[in-house]
Amino acid sequence: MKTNRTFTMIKPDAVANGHIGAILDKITKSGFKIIALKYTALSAEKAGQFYEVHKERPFYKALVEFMSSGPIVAAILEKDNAIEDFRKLIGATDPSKAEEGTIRNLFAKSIEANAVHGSDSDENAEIEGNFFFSAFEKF
Ligand code: YYY
Ligand code: MG
Repeated sequence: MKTNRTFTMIKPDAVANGHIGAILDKITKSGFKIIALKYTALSAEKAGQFYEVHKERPFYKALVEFMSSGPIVAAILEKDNAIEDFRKLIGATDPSKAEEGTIRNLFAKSIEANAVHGSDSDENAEIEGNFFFSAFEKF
């Protein structure tokens, strides 16, 4: 398993607000290489599957609705220490607690509509990347 990769989504709020370019620019300027990239959308069923670990949480239903409310951008990123460095770059889940200059601090409005996803482990990065991309789509 690759330990230098992470998976991200630019969520429906950030896409709708026109932040795709600025977010990708920030990601690549922070030293992440794009391995795979896709403009797509999640059905409610697919969003439910993606966030299955949160199934029992009170916010699950709203999260699934939000994540299937519009197009997203999915990407696999590569960098040394990718998981930790990317979590640092996006900032806290709640944008009001995200450090200044982080992607969520700059582009997110609420804890639900928080602009970006970032994998929390090598294992989940692999699973989440494979959820969106086949072997022929990774470079
Ligand atoms: O990994 P991260 O996205 O920072 O947070 P998680 O705890 O994994 O939650 C996933 C997703 O769920 C979060 O990005 C927004 C949403 N959410 C929510 O709407 N309300 C919460 N109290 C916690 C999380
Ligand atoms: Mg998470």
